[in-house]
Amino acid sequence: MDNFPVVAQADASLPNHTQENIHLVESAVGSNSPPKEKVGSDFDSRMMLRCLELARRALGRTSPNPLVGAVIVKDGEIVGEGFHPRAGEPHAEVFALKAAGDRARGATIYVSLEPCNHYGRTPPCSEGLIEAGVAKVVVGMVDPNPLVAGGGIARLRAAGIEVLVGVEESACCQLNEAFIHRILYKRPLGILKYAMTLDGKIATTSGHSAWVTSQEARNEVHQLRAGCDAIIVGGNTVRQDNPYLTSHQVEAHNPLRVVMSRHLNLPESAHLWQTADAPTLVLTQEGANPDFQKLLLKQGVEVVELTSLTPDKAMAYLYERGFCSVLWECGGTLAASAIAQGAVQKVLAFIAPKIIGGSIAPTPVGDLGFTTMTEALSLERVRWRVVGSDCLVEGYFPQKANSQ
Ligand code: AOF
Ligand code: ZN
Repeated sequence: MDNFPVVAQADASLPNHTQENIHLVESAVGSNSPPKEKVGSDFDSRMMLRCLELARRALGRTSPNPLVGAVIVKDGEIVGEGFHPRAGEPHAEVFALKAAGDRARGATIYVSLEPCNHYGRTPPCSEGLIEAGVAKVVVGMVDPNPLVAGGGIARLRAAGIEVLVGVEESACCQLNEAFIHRILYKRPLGILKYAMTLDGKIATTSGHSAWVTSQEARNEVHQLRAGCDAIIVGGNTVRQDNPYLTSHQVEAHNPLRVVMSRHLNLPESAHLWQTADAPTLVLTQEGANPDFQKLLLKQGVEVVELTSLTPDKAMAYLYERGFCSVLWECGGTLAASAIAQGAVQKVLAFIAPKIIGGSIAPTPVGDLGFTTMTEALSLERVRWRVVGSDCLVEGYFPQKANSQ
């Protein structure tokens, strides 16, 4: 399995300074690097964590942009706060400056991502900060976006503003891991989530799966969905489980629900075809079942035909749509092919202390073509915690930056 493409390659066409940022960002997120020395004071850390709290208010709504929060402090007191609500709207700093008004002059601004220095959908925040007369800018992390990538920091310093970089850097990178992945690899971050019994089954032999895990674990999944741009399942999951795939919380973001189905041999009525609460997209192959396509369109379901329907093509399409994070909540067959094609970078496995048995009961990952244990894909940066009566194990497949 020498060529097994699970190791995503960073885009070799990125400019050099962005390749360097890959290492910077990876060393900030990864646990393989030694713990970094703390940057800034305890007060700086508190303010940066407040920025992250503010940033999370827009959870799931900012793609393709990052989650960003900003806090302005004058004489030890917060005089303005803001966060980036969604792409196309002003950046976090703009809201914080507006709230602070004249008090921004001579103040310190904390911002979880390097201020931008380019004309995108909005004007450069670096110029806004210079004009407002802030004395100091405290940055959580450098922006990996090649349009920014250190340019914002350089511009502020050139204007005589003191800039401190790297306060709570790993927490900042963690919050925006999907944005970072999107920028560096030109694909959304793929997260495979599954729930299995202690004997490794995701359903009984008859296919029944409600529920493997406790209510607490399911609540955690709803929270996870609220932070993602899309959830993908295959036709089998629609036929077997008839899921809703929503975040089940008032006012929380609902991701786009995506069904991958080659032949559209799907039920005429399904919870996923009810699109009042959350949108649904069916990805299929060119020319598949035109009558069923019409039926879906009538119910408000979007249908997109791809020339070949594979996990990688689906991810490429969702990247083009501006998505940062995609949650794979599919069965074992699709999960195996998503892993094999490098469409999964992160795994979240809920393990329930139950045994269901059954030698043909389905398992979370289908055949990967491995025959010896030495071929097993090992996760890194592994953490686990107890959620209700279940255990959540999470980790990442190793990723390599392309050094060309
Ligand atoms: C910040 N603060 O709140 C955000 C930043 O198209 P635009 O103008 O919205 O620019 C998008 C890029 O700007 C985005 O990819 C990221 O690099 C940066 N986003 N920067 O300082 C913010 N949202
Ligand atoms: Zn900006």
